[in-house]
Amino acid sequence: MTRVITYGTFDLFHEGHRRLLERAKALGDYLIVAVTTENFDDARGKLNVAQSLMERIQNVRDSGLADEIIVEEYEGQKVNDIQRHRVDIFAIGSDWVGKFDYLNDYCKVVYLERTKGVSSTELRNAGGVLKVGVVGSGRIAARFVAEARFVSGVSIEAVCSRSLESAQRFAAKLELETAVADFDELLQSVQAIYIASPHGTHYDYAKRAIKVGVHVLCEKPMTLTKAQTVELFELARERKVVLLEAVKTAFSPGFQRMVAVARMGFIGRIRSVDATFTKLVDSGRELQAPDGGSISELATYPLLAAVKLIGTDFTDVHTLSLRPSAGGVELFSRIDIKYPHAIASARSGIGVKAEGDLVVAGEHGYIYVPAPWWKTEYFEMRFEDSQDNKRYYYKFDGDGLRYELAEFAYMIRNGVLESFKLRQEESIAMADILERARANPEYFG
Ligand code: C2G
Repeated sequence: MTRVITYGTFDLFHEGHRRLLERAKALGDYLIVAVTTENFDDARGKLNVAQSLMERIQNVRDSGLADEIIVEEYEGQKVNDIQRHRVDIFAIGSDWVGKFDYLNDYCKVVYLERTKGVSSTELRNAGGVLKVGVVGSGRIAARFVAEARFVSGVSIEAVCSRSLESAQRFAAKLELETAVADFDELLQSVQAIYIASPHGTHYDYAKRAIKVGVHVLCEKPMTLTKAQTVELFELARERKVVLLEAVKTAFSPGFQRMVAVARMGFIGRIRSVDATFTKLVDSGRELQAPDGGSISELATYPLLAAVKLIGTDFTDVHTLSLRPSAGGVELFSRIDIKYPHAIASARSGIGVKAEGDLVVAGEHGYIYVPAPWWKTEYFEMRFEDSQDNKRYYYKFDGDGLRYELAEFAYMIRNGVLESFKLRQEESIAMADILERARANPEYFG
């Protein structure tokens, strides 16, 4: 008798799950299905699981395909299960290719091709899975698709790129069902889109999507002007669709906690925020005018720190920019933002490397977040007397894109049009500062 085992969350059970179980069962005579616990999913960075363990076990039982159901509770359990249950074959979807090769020491490992798209409506829960399309086929879009596998209840179904060939290449590599070059065609096949195309194209894509009732998660900066950002939010409110700027840091647990701690009063009134983000770039669209440069490319992160920690009621913006060649883009900038009772300094660089840390200074003490502060895993609250210092540790899973997608999917599912993690007013303030900074810098170099 050949014994097969497979693992999964099996949340909002859909066609992809059913087909996986069918093929796993066909590999042998006896199928054991391990369903993950909430704790295990949390530990491995899986977000937005909608159903309880009991409901997910029931999903698997209802499929009629499992001969035995067990639960997966901890890292490293698979090896024990394989030995204890005398398993011959470990089967899992192709989104995990390579990841479980180490189990070959204990049994045969089989990767089964995952189901592209889960749009079947016959299934009880298929309506619960959010269908998302990706606009753009660059690096960030690819990372987003990989991260989306850690967000339950979301299925990335399609990609749209100006070049059909690159869309097709992207879809084949990332196992997506549909590749198109026509944006309107994309809008017809999904409920929501993630825009990761060049900055200058965001506004038009977002507007067209909102107009036909498609929810939009848009890479930062959402637009390059305040007016366009305001217009998009107004339109989204009117059409009752979710529009969210994809500033991953804003949605990560560590950053949110840091903001809460800073605003709770332990360090006293916040008087100054200094935030830096630099990333060296040798070639590409970041170095091309008019939309390139360190501000449009990276300043959103330090500006997020300013608006989340001090607020949106700034009174003045002054910018110093390094521009070695007159026709080129600026390579390093410091945006100084004045508030009635505080100041912020946002540094960004694509041609200068600096320490990427964050300091929030208050009247009683300060918060120090070491680089890379935008992937907040650790921060310290420091005081004059170092015995009072306090350290905080958090988890930041993957490259963080899963957090923005999790928030976006949560908002759509629950009909929430604004997130307190990144309010519309905050996105508008960031667009406003960015526009002012780019319009009127004092150049050096
Ligand atoms: N699956 C699939 N096609 C889809 C979606 C999922 O074939 N469109 C497969 C997955 O590859 C996996 C199984 O269905 O083999 C269960 O998927 P999930 O519930 O998303 O669980 P997952 O996060 O893949 O857990 O220890 C847990 C395991 O590592 C896998």
